[in-house]
Amino acid sequence: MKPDLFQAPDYYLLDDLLTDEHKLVRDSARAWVKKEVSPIIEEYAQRAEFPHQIVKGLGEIGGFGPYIPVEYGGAGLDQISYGLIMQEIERGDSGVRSTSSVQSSLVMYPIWKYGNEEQRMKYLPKLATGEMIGCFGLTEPDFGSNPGGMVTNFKDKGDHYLLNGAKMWISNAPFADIAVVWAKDESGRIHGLIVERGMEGFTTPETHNKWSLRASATGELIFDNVKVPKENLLPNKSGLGAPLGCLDSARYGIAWGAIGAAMDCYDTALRYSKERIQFDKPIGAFQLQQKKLAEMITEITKAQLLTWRLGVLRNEGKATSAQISMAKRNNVDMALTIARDARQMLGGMGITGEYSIMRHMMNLESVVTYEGTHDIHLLITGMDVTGFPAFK
Ligand code: TGC
Ligand code: FAD
Repeated sequence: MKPDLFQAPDYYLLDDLLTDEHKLVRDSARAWVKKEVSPIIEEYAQRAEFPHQIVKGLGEIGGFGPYIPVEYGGAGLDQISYGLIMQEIERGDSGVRSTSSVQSSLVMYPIWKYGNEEQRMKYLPKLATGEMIGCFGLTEPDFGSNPGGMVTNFKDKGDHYLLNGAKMWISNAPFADIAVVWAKDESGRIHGLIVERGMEGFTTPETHNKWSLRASATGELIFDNVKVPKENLLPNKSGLGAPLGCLDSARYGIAWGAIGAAMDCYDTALRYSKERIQFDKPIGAFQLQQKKLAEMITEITKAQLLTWRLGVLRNEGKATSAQISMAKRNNVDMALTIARDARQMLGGMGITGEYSIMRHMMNLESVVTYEGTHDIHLLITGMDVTGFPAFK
């Protein structure tokens, strides 16, 4: 793969909106990605293998629980710093950002928000350093966009719960030490349970043959009469709103992450357009290529403004779930369009692993589907503005 010469576009001088702390956090994540992710990621993606050696570094740059309070091992940062870290990590690879998103927003967040003090102290510090890795089990083979229909369930057996069912498409599942699993009790109410690797009847087979997120491990979670200790139930929130609350935090991070992937594609295409000569001119001198680049930087700039404002609203506790849906949908679609155009600008070279674009493009095909599909987010916006839910 080519050396990482990335230069971040900042067309509207958005750095002026950031504090010194934001820039410090962003720049150290950026430097870490250049040093530790860029040189190895193509090879790992080609081999469809997760690079375990980066886990410790991810913890050190605040990639695990950036906004979790320091007393639980988190970095205690604000929502804009969290977004900027996601942007930089996904600039390297969406699969690495997946590991970070899942650990931060789908494992640490529910333990912090819905767990008790013993659960927080037991798990959060180890998750923050990467000593322990978690995964999040919501999706089932027959319930993806409609998680409320889940059939995974647990029964109260007096001194423990008995868990049965299966989850599918679970990021980090093949090597996770713990899983935050959403399951129905005997009355049909959804609760979160912490299931630990090694519990009898709990297995995590890996999902193979993916053309997307190849450097992220995906798998199933299978529960065959798993005895879960009662102290592993998250006591402070139940109902579908509990997992959906975690998704708000992860979707917000993805809205920023997608900008990182888009920036990398744009920067690569811009550089290539100045170097590649056809018909005795750099291809960047042709109007059709300039149209692509001009549209890319316009869309990146709009997405940056959207997420910055959303970050301010989240810092103030004012962001709604529907606002987060709009940003996730818009920014991932924006990144996917830019990746496809950038790939064309590189001609045949665009399909090779010499450049990061094709990998970003394939990764984004998952990002546009997970954490709520493109169409589901459109329906969330539709419901928000009309008041009519059109899901059913
Ligand atoms: P609905 O009746 O609308 O809502 C049920 C309850 O949930 C509340 N709620 C929310 N709470 C917090 N945050 C949100 N975003 C919320 N959205 C809804 C709602 O107020 C209600 O509460 P209550 O107290 O009245 O019961 O639910 P519905 O069944 O009609 O579904 C709505 C819909 C379709 C929007 C929802 O199911 C949905 O978002 N579906 C998409 C599923 C999804 O995003 N799955 C993601 C799985 S995890 C994943 O993909 C990880 S990838 C990680 C990586 O690798 O990066
Ligand atoms: P479906 O829900 O079957 O949707 C199929 C199509 O129908 C989509 O285009 C959808 O938009 C459309 N559709 C569905 N309902 C409606 C409707 N009401 N109106 C109009 N159109 C509709 N899940 C987890 O729980 N944890 C994870 O860690 C996780 N990681 C993932 C990693 C990867 C690589 C992938 C691909 C998925 C992951 N997921 C995870 C699952 C992901 O969240 C689901 O794939 C996603 O929510 C969509 O569900 P589905 O694949 O079952 O598609």
